[in-house]
Amino acid sequence: MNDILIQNTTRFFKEKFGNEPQKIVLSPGRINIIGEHIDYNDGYVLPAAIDKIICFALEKNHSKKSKIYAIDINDEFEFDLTKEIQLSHIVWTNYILGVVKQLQDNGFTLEGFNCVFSSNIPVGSGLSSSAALECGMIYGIKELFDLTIKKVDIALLGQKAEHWVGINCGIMDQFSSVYGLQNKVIKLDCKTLEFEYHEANFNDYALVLFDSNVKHSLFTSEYNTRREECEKGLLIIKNNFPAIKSFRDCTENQLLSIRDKMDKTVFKRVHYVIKEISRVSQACEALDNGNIELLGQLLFDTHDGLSNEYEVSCEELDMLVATAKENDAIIGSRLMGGGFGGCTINLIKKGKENEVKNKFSSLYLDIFGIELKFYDVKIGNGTSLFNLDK
Ligand code: GAF
Repeated sequence: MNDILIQNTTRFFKEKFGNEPQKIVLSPGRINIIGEHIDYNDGYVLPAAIDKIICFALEKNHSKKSKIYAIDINDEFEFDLTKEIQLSHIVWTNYILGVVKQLQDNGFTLEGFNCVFSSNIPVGSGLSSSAALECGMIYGIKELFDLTIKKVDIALLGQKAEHWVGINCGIMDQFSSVYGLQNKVIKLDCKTLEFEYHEANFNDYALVLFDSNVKHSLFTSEYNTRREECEKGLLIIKNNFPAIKSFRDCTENQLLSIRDKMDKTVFKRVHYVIKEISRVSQACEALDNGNIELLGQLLFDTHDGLSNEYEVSCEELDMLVATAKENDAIIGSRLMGGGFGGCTINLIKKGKENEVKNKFSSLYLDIFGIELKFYDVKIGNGTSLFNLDK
């Protein structure tokens, strides 16, 4: 599937600019097994890169202007590197302008380049196409102009670009896009950015994403509000327990003992965070031990927390998870990513996938009048150069 994407992107580049591209970069989307809304709360997460990617074809153009063409939406734009980079009203262009701005703000003097890109990461499905765009673009510019930028800085610059666009996100998405490794999940400590790879072996179960095909507009504002609510909660915890530096140091009992000092909403958010941080460690251990049934139960628990306490779900996602709980072939399911739409991640008994998909798609269509989409997950590599001589 990616071969065709690479061929098409290269062909479009030649048609558009009349040359062979000098570099081809592939940058993946991500899934997250568990640890949702935990990256900006300094906990642990368990994401992985997937084999759905954005492909970039690039060349230097020996000017001070850059031209970018997005094949999938047949749209293009140009920017002048000698002028101050500013937010545009065309959303997709901001992710690119954002990384250029971050590179410039960090002392890199950029020259003009031409770029064509195309993607098979579904947009708005919670698979982090924006992080793939940011990290792939930084990687492409780095390769084209031979800049020295460490892997971790690609992720951090990508995250800053996303902040500039308007979402005060954590580091999980960009980190997974850069550090992904085939068949491995990444246990990432979002406080220290230390990480370890774990085998993505789900034994008799297949990982399948159900794409609700909805994206509620609340996402950006609610995301940023959740972050503020958690910051308020942490401050109250720290005031009461000076030894506590971050949520990971706080036990559930400590939190319960100061429940009356917090407003109800802040308490619910923080309670979810503390429980989720401990679930990630349990989930990672369960995965290592091949106890996929326990892992599945933890996914259900996470969804309950995200829906009832963190309140980032929606009726479509709740329906998908509630239906999954009643289905014997599914041992775990939860909303994945920021919420308010996008995908659920599901552990389905191998061999039962088609039966499950058929049941869910007709039920979902009956209830919401919307087509449910499915993605069978393959865990792939992080952002990298494609070898043009292949
Ligand atoms: C979005 C954000 F970009 C991530 O940083 C993360 O917080 C995620 O939502 C929720 O876990 O994808």
